[in-house]
Amino acid sequence: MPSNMFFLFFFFVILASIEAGAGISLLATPGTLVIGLTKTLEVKCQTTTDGNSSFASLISLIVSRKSGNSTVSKELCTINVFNQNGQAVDVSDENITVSGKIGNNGVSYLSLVWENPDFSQAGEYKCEGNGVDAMGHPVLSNTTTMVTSSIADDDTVTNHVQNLTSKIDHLTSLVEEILAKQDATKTKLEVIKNTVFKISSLYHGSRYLLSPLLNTIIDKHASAMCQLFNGYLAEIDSSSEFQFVVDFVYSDPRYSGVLLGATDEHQEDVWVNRHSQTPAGYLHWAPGSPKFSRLQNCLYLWYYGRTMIDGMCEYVPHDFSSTYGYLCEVQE
Ligand SMILES: [Ca+2]
Repeated sequence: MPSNMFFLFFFFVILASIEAGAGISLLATPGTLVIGLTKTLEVKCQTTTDGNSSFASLISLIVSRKSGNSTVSKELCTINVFNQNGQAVDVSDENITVSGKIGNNGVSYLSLVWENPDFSQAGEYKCEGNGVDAMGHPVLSNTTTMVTSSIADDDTVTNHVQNLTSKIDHLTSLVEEILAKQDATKTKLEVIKNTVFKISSLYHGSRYLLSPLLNTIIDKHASAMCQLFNGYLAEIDSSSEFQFVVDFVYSDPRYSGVLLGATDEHQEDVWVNRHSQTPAGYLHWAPGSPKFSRLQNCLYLWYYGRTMIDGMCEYVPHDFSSTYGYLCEVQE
């Protein structure tokens, strides 16, 4: 090998080792913009301080661009340890979404994203990293990448339209399939609702669903069942609503107590509708109620005198009688 060639070879080996040791990368996705068809461009600069780069500690990352034939770089975005919370700063007049972090215990990055990029986003991008090495010496490292642009030719546009058309066809059949499944689920729920519950006529936009007779009441189960049918445990807001509800429920004399939606579990004797989080609008207590007990925090309709009582939110009658139920309210 002639001596000058040996020198050239040695020189390139040195250059490569410096570049690899710096460990800073800059990636543009995509590398070529097809104007009008490319939806987003991301330029991401990344480096580490975990021993795989010459940075022991990173101070800043700066991304700039030289557009077209320009010899001048335009600074687009920076991130440094002195910004509040190390946040990325957009210093350009372009509409860029920026994100990044300086992570001195691992990966640091600075990402720039453009929506619907145009010719002005093409050019040579440069990322510059500033920091110190393990001995405290300053380290400056940079790398570049090119973003080119092109105008779509007829074939590209035709292919693009064909791809879009087949995607639309696929999505349309998917939507039809989902709608059909949704209809089938609605039908099944409607069958279950009509089989399980006794359903009231419409009262001021609400319909009431009375559960079957039960020998156990668990408020959370009852509430979940009401939600399944787009409702909630009934909230009685007025004396006329109360009248409508007791007429509906006690047309079947087998019911004794029927769980409603108000509770005083958070503060004794302050009754709040658990779904609407509003004060209970109407209370009509039975003689001896409420009992001001921390164990009786759920509101029930009560058959005796067509009134209300405070009862346990999880209740099993001592005689295991099936005379209890719950009432859902569904707005239409
Ligand atoms: Ca109570």
